[in-house]
Amino acid sequence: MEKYYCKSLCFLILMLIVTRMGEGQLIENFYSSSCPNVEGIVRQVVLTKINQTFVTVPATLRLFFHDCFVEGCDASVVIASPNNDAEKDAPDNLSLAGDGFDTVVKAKQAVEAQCPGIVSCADILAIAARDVVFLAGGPAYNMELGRRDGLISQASRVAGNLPEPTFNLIQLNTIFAKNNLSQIDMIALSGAHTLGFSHCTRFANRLYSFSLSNPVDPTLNPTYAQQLMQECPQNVDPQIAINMDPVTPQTFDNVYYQNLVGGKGLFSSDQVLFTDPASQPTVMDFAQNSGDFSGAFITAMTKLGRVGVKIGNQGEIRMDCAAFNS
Ligand code: HEM
Ligand SMILES: *[C@@H]1O[C@H](CO)[C@@H](O)[C@H](O)[C@H]1NC(C)=O
Ligand SMILES: *[C@@H]1O[C@H](CO)[C@@H](O)[C@H](O)[C@H]1NC(C)=O
Ligand SMILES: CC(=O)N[C@H]1CO[C@H](CO)[C@@H](O)[C@@H]1O
Repeated sequence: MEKYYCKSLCFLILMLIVTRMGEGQLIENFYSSSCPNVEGIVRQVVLTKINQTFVTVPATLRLFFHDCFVEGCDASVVIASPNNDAEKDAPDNLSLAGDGFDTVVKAKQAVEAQCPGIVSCADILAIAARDVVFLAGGPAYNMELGRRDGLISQASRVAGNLPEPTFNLIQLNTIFAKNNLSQIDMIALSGAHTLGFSHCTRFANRLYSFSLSNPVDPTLNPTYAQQLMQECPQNVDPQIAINMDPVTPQTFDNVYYQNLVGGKGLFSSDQVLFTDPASQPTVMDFAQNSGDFSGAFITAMTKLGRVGVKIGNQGEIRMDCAAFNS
């Protein structure tokens, strides 16, 4: 009787361990014995880089998002192709600022000098994305690690995997759900637009050609619409970019949600989070309680960091983040 009890109990425990191993793919402290100082090394490179240019902050955060949504978080977006047909060359990605790539390449070089061949570029990008948020005033949190670098990077595989600024709530939810992210995760991650720049071309339709009866999007705050028209006149140089958060553009805070409540969301995909009754309560909550936003953002970034990851002996540990090993 006792023996039988142990048999089934022990089996249960064993099954539990096996399932946990299958699921808990990434772990914090993955490099605690193989490269214990990796996070310190990356932090130093990020600090130096931000000191040179603030664009490092939004560029790195957005790069992580785009990496994860195409082929998973595997640094596929960092690959440079001589034929201009790698992931970074896709139309959706051409607007990725160079300072994000530069941060990953420099951090990798610094890490390689101390722990050659150990740390993936995918993990370095994940750590750097976590660090830029904190260094801009956002929450600190532990990043799960253990990602391997991908072996595929093709421009042709990007289309349809990234959200468009014209998306409505259902379209946003659908593309985030494909990546195991909930509506709350999607709203929290959109808070990244508290930082960084957008080219005028990405929202000009809301100012000049929204619809026949309403050339200006009626969900735009009229004063904000005036301001945007001044910054982005019709047919402005397509290289002109403006702050996405008109109030605190260099601080990672919940002002993004307060802006949405005031009709100051830059993209339709931002403003719809407030105008659609299905997402409005979450926006109100994040606008009023910065702690709720921080908690939801940490949860969502952790889940984003698990999307499509390669682990164990899948993929490779790239030597140069911009090139496959062979
Ligand atoms: C919800 C759907 C999203 C849409 C439709 C969207 C779209 C865009 C667009 C069109 C831009 C402007 C690009 C340019 O003109 O240069 C942009 C910038 C940016 N996005 Fe998003 N995005 C979304 C979600 C996210 C997420 C989840 C993150 C990160 C967690 C993110 C981080 C950023 C950052 C930081 C920038 C500024 C980049 C810079 O200044 O270099 N976005 N986004
Ligand atoms: C930041 O830059 C200034 C001058 O450009 C330099 O004096 C300072 O040492 C730098 N700090 C860091 C942490 O790199
Ligand atoms: C979503 O989660 C399921 C179940 O854990 C997993 O099999 C799938 O690979 C995940 N999808 C992505 C894109 O990570
Ligand atoms: C989706 C997107 O950002 N497309 C733009 C990418 O960059 C090229 C060249 O700068 C533009 O023509 C696309 O509109």
